[in-house]
Amino acid sequence: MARLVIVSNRVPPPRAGRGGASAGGLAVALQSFVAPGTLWFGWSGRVVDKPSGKPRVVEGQGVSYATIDLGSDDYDRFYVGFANSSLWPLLHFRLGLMRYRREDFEGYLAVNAGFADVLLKMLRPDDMVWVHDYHLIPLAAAMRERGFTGRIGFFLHIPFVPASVLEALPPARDLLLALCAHDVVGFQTQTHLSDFLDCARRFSGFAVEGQEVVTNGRRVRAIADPIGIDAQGFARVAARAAGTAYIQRVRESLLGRSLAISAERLDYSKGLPNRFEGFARLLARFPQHHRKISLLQIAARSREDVAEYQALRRELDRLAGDINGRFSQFDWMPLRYMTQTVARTKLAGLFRIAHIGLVTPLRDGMNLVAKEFVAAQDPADPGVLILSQFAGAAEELTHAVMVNPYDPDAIAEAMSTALEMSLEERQERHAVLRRAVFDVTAARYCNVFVDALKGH
Ligand code: GDG
Repeated sequence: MARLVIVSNRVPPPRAGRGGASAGGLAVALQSFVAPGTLWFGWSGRVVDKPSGKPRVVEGQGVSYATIDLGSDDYDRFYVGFANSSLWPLLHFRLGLMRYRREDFEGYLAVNAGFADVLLKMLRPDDMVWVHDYHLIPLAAAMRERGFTGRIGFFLHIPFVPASVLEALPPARDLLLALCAHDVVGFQTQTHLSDFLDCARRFSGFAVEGQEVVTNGRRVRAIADPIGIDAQGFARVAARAAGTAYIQRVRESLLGRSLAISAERLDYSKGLPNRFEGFARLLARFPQHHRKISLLQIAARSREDVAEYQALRRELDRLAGDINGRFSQFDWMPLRYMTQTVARTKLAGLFRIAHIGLVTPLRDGMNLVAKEFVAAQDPADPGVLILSQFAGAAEELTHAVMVNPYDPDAIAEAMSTALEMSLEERQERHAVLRRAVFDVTAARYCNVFVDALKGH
């Protein structure tokens, strides 16, 4: 049987992502799937003076985790530069935040070429390689140049954009070509898939035949394969966590008030300032909810070397202080804001006891928090999911209370609606959401992708 090789920018340490404090969606979804015999390759997360180029291999439950270090120039150009200052904003529709430098793109290509060199030494000819996410778009092309003819698939965890947005990136066509070095390319939603096919139609040198793109004599199949969670596992953890001393303390601290919860990496794609403003408007426009609600915002610090993330953090500190200054009473603080990560089991327990899950990204490939919140609920007395129409998850979670996250008044109104929603309506909405989350699981996501790759 062909061996599965997973490549992603960051490789989780063995066994992390289940009970641990990993705040990345990809690791969480894949960890429950990888079987013994799998090789998982990527960056160690370390930046060193002179990278050896030799992978460090750690075994865990039959899986080999192989990682390499990056040099500091590579880190600046590949990771901070092209991946997180050009591609991330571009693919989240934030052209105003996109910063492009040719040397960054060159660094991005060079790191991918270096990855290809190291990986090829570990590969067997019949291995099936599954590459993840925007950091590694040119990896397959580099592997092909070096003679690898085996199957390579790619999955993009973040959105894909229409041609009119993509074309702002100077090497847009190179990226499209690089995507076509794969056998299968996967997207989170039908919208991202059709934007990709439209881009291939609009740029020169590509032919689109159904869901396949043909270029340079190669044919790549594009699929939509929404990522999911281990819904049963998460529901179990959440139910158990609700009985722990930690959750008991949280409950006591609420003094009978409803809890609204948001949790994500501190990232400008997640729409935190808009959400804070929405919450401020709830408090300003609907005084009947004063003293009846607490919003707990967990915003795990992320990419702290990128200037926009530092600026966002300062902005949120200010907004949080402003909201609590304006509305707090001596025995009620409406907003609880923390930038540390919380252990996954605790997070599950917090979701379980929350009355509102507030998930309002400005753009998101999928958003697993929305799915986790649904899975964590008690079906007899479920909380209400408020969801951005621009999260990939909105394609599946149609029975959430949907909002346009650019409109703080809409967020305020949705929160007020959720606080007043009858038990019957909450149960009806939840039953439909729950079915969606339990049907499209992490395991299904992996199987669909691997089957497509096998069938190519
Ligand atoms: C990318 C795409 C796509 C969050 N805070 C804490 C914590 N988390 C966990 C969540 C969830 C994961 O991290 C985040 O996943 P998301 O999907 O919400 O977001 P991204 O990290 O931006 O992931 C996204 C995903 O890839 C998968 O394809 O859905 O659209 O942007 O599991 O629960 N976990 C812990 N403490 C925290 O404070 N332990």
